[in-house]
Amino acid sequence: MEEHGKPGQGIGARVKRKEDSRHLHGRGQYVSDMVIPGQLEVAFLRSPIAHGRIRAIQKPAGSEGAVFVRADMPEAKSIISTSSIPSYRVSAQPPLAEGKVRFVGEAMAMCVAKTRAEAEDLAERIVLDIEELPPLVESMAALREKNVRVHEEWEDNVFVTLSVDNDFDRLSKQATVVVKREVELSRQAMVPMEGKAVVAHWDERTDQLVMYYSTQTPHVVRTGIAQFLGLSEGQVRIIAPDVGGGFGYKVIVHPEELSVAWLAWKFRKPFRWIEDRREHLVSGANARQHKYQLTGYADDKGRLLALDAEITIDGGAYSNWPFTIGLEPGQAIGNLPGPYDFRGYRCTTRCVATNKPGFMPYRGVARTGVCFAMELLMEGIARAVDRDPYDVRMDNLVRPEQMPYDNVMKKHYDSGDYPQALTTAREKLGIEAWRARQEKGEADGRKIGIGFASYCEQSAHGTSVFASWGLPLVPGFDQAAVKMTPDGGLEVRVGIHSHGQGMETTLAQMAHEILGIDVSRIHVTHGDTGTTPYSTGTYASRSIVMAGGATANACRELVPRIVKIGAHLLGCKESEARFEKGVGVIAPDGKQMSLKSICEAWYLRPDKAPLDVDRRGLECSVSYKPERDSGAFSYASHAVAVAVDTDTGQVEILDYVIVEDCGTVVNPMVVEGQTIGGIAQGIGTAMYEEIEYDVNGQPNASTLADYTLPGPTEVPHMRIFHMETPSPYTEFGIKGMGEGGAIAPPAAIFNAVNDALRSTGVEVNRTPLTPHRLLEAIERARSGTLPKREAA
Ligand code: MCN
Ligand code: SMO
Repeated sequence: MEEHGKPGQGIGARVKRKEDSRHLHGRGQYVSDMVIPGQLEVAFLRSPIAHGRIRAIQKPAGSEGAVFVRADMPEAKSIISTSSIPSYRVSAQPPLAEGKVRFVGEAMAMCVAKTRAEAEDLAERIVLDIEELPPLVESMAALREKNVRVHEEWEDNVFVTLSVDNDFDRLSKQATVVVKREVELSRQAMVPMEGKAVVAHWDERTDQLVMYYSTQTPHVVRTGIAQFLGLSEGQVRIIAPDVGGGFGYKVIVHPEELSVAWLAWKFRKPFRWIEDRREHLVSGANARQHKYQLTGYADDKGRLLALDAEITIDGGAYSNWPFTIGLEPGQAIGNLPGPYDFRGYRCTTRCVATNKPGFMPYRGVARTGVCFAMELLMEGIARAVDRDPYDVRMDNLVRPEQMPYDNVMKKHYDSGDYPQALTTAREKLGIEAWRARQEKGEADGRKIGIGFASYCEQSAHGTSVFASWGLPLVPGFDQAAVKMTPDGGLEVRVGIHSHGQGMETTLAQMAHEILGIDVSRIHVTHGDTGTTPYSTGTYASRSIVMAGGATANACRELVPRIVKIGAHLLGCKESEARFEKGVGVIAPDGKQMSLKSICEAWYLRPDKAPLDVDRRGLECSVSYKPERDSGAFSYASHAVAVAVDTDTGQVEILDYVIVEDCGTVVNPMVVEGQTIGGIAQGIGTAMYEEIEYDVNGQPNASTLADYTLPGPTEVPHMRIFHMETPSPYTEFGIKGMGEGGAIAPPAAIFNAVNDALRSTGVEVNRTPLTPHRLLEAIERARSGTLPKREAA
């Protein structure tokens, strides 16, 4: 890898992550490390069936005060997430099942005991009487079904329908080439290292419900818990300590968390619940499951003129709060056009209710699906016009001279050179050598394939975008509080949460950029509603743009205050003194006053230098939003070479190249780490991870033995190259990128495999590409009885 980075500790420097020392030495502090004297353990009894009417839940004899069902907790409201999308249907999710169960794993009863084992024993002694109802397992079937409904009060099983028609008829008629593709992504769990986790207790001293809570969004969760329990927000404090990965799973209020909050509020005792792996896989299989039917209308060079799409999203049983189930279809319809320039677009996206856990945002949100669909279509168009897919992509990508570019969905692409990223990826992969090797053939008989995928990623979007998705709680701005310490150090407090993104380092770099204080003396705290300014939290690759922008501006706000005190101490006029990063304040005669002396005088020795104490001390809290809130668009091209064994169905990734542009880079090492982690997850989506359901709606994977995750031997060495096109709208031109890596791998890998199999006529189109699935597709093509393209 060519090392990318600037010297020093500011923006662009490869500063080593401050947080790594505690993590690498096993000194991280997660929710399960929090121990409150007398805390009781909680276990949930979960529904063994996918769909049924609850007739009775019989508590074990002698379990009074230790087993709770929905009827025991009238004070807790059901989780209701409203939306301003007109077609949106509201689903009330009770903290514990009420009336019906709607998926295998839905919490039905809550048991408490001194140990988890005892609580689980109690759960096992509960007798359930459930009248089974026909389960709705498959989204297309659920879409057609009117008599059996996940939510009886609806007239069908459709959560949300979104449609758009932009000049489709006129432009599609001009096409000479029509290409159809069907693609599908399977249901996945997110599998963060740490699952959901809460320790809740009532702090008598502050008269607050205090929750240690594994969340990405402490302030939002506080609003939710307060609302659902009918408390004032001041009565709730959420502390997100170290969080072992979130990936979207932890941006919402989950029913179990609300149930445990209710226990602590009701009994004024500490309670703890830590989700185990089985609970996570069974009740948390909630991402990625999309189906696409695409028709591309192109000219005979493969220039796309119009796109027709039907997208069906398997939404599971419940909408979530606050992001709602409207987020996924909204992002799908909005982002499908991707980095391409075309003007005719007709799309209908339906999100369908089924008897599975409710859909949740997962790293990349709908963009992994839309990139997969669009990039497989691009490849199809190239085949139809018999051109190199690279050339067809180059002709269709938005060009740099078109920037800023408003696409067919009115998304405003702020800056970038998409074709350059693709060209560089192709070059760095070394296309000629791979083509030659492909031509020559492998000694072991495996087939070589080369695949590409390009995408752009809306990051750090604000009010107007979230409002358009109908959310009940609309994110907008962010804040940072900064405080000089008496010894000349700096404290930064932010309401976002860093759970692997390295923000304790990168926010310190932002502050260093303005004030020049050594990053080792900048202390970043986050994730505690009791000590940090309000923020809607960390998601949507927004934190470095939003909280970083706020941090930079808060530090700027300190500069004139530092100068004022410094000038006073130096005995010169404020207007004549100047601030110098890393030095302090300098008088016209060259005399200097260090930051440390200035802080010392202000805080500890005001007697020495009588200062004019007005509202401007050495601490402040500043809000920030980018000049335009339509988002900063990062983008990348991925290029992959694979070897496919058509006898065993094994795919080996031989080389993986990424050319990415996230605007001005704060820390290239962190960006590379984020990219690698995201790609590992994308490889999981592409090749390994799936929770399959049987006809009864039973998940066929419930342990990590049957839910296969890519490990170090499956994740290849990656070669990452950076481009830096600043955003015109954000502080320093930074764009977000935390999700990006997870977007393109399925598209790039499938295109590579299909390239390898081209001579056989096989085209695969459904994630994950397990050996079994690949062999089946090859077999079907060989037997010639079925269409060569694998049916969706
Ligand atoms: N960064 C940078 N320069 C840029 C852009 C980003 O140096 N131009 C750095 C930032 O300073 C930050 C990191 O990259 O340290 C990610 O920043 P950003 O893109 O703002 O994303 P967020 O911090 O908002 O993180 C959220 C994003 C999302 S939405 C998911 S999902 C995800 C992801 O981050 N979940 C993660 N990355 C994750 N990484 C880990 N380890 N764990 C998760 O749960
Ligand atoms: S799925 Mo990321 O938390 O936006």
